[in-house]
Amino acid sequence: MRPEGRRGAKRKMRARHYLYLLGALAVTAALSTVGSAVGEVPVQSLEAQTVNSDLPSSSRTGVTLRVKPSTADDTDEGGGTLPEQTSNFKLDVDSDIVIKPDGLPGCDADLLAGKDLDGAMAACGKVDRKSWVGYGNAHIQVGSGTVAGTCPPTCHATVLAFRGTKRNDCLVGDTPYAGGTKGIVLWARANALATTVVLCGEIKPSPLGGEYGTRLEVPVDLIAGGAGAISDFEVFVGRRQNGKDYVKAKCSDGVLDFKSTATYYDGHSPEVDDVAQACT
Ligand SMILES: [Ca+2]
Repeated sequence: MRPEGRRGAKRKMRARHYLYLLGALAVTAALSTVGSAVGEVPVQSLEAQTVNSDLPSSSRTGVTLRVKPSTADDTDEGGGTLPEQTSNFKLDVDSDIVIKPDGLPGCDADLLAGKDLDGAMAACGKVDRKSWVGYGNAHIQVGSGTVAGTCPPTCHATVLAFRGTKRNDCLVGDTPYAGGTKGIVLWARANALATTVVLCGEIKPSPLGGEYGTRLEVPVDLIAGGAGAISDFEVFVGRRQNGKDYVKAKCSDGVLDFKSTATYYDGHSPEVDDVAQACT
C-alpha cells in the first residue's frame, strides 16, 4: 500500500467535507419530506456562501459573500398567485465572517428613491460617494399582470448594495439603526415596472451566539403597495473599495454556517433555513 502523504490527507479531508455537505443535503431533503408529509411546504429557501471557500484558518481575508433567499408561493403551485410577502428577513452568518460597515463612505437611502441604475450609481457609487459594496439581481412577481408596461408575472430587477450611513435617514422599519450602528442599503430596480425598491438593513451582533457572529436584518415593505412580491433576491456583497474589504472571512473549523429567518405579512410563523458551507 502506498503511504498516504499530505496530498492523500488533503483529499481525505475534502472527501470528509463533501460527505458533510451531502449529509447536510440529506438532512435538508429529509426535513422537506417530513414537512410535505404534514402538508407544510417550505416557503423560504436560502442559498448562501463565500464565493471562494479556500480560506486561511487564522487571519481573515477579503471575500465576496453570495446570498440568495427565495420565497415560494405556498398556496398554489404557480398559477399567477403571489409568493408569500416577506415582512422581515434575518441572516445570521458564521462568526468566521465579518461584515465591516466602517471605513467607507455611507449612502443616504433617500438619495436612491425612484432612481434608475445610472441615477443610483451617480448618487452613491462614484467618486466621493464610493459606498457601492455589491450587486445582484432579483425577481418581482406581480400577481395579476395588469400593471401598466409590465412583464407578468415575473419581472427581472437589478440589485445594488451600498454601505449605509449611521444617521437616522435610513430606518429599520420605523426605527433608526440602534445605537448608531451602521447598515446596508439594498436598491432594486425593475425597469419594466418602473419600480425602485430601497431596503435598509442593519448589521449587528447575532443574538444566536454559538456558530453565529453577525446578523443582517432587513425589514421589507410591501412591494408596489402589496400588488407585488419578491420571489428571489440574489446579492454578491464584498467589493473591495479604497483598499478596504467590506466582507472578510477565515475558515477555523471547516464549516461556514448561515441561517435565515423570514416572517411574512400574512402572519406566517417565522420560517428558518440553514446552510452549512464546507471550507478549507
Ligand atoms: Ca464555523
